[in-house]
Amino acid sequence: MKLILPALMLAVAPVEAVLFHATDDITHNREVAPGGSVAGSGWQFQGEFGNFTGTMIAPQFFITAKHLGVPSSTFVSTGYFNGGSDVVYTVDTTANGGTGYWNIGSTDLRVFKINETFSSYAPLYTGSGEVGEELVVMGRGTQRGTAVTEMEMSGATIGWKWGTSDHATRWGTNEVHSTVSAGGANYLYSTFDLGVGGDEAHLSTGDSGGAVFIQDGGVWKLAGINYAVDGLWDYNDVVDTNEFNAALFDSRGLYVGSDGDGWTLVEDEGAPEPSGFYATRISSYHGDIAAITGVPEPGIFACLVVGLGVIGRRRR
Ligand SMILES: [Ca+2]
Ligand SMILES: [Ca+2]
Ligand SMILES: [Ca+2]
Repeated sequence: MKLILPALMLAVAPVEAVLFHATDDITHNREVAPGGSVAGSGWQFQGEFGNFTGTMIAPQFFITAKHLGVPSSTFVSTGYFNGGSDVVYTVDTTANGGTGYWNIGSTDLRVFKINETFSSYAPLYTGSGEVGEELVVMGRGTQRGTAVTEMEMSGATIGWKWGTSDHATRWGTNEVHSTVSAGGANYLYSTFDLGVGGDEAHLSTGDSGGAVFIQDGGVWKLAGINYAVDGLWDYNDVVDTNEFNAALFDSRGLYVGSDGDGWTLVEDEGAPEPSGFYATRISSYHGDIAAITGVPEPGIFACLVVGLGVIGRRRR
């Protein structure tokens, strides 16, 4: 873990498009459902919320990132998400006593209610086995920008700056590297690694509020909501205007931090030091979410089933 980019806490610079190590093709995984081994991995539960996305989690509720504020009065299940035509839902601004949404403790999670009813919604990941699991991540961040090169004579590419914001939704894959606690909230952390597949993805401004899904017993479940990335980056630790945002698969030799909080050199310890992204860990907060949406948790459901069984035997 390096630093969580504070700028991503602002509505003006949240995490945007999923960008890839393997390609700068802006049409890659753009507004098309994941297929093959990652088919059905949560894309169908996404909706456009202003320039961002949210995930349907109950008949009348969706979840996204708090730091986006209230980006729209509608939540749109677009044709490219649902495989049909656009369906527009309206946000219930009277929800939660007129607040219009629910925040989850000190996390970046925010739950909204709609006036209508979704036809389907995503199950939440409630286990504790995220680390090491493959994930599918989706969001509306930037295109891949210009190459970042190392300071050595070779000038080899070590990653890319954030490119043009096109607000197109893309999906990519990664793996949960570790869990992180920071600022009173829990996150899933994933790194941008070299040579692990053509869909290995990092995030940039605009991806905030997008979803991370992992598989649990053959079912893809919502495991995270995109929050932030490592950064800022610079070639020096001098206060100037040269710092930048980037998706880096090897940050050795660069400084990470900010002029305000100081800079830390990423040391060379003999292996690549990829940068990564943080998604708020749903499994830490599923109880708080269920208390808002009223969707029974798996544990509670299991208890009810056991209870019914006992009653049945007594009747016999
Ligand atoms: Ca990775
Ligand atoms: Ca500097
Ligand atoms: Ca500066």
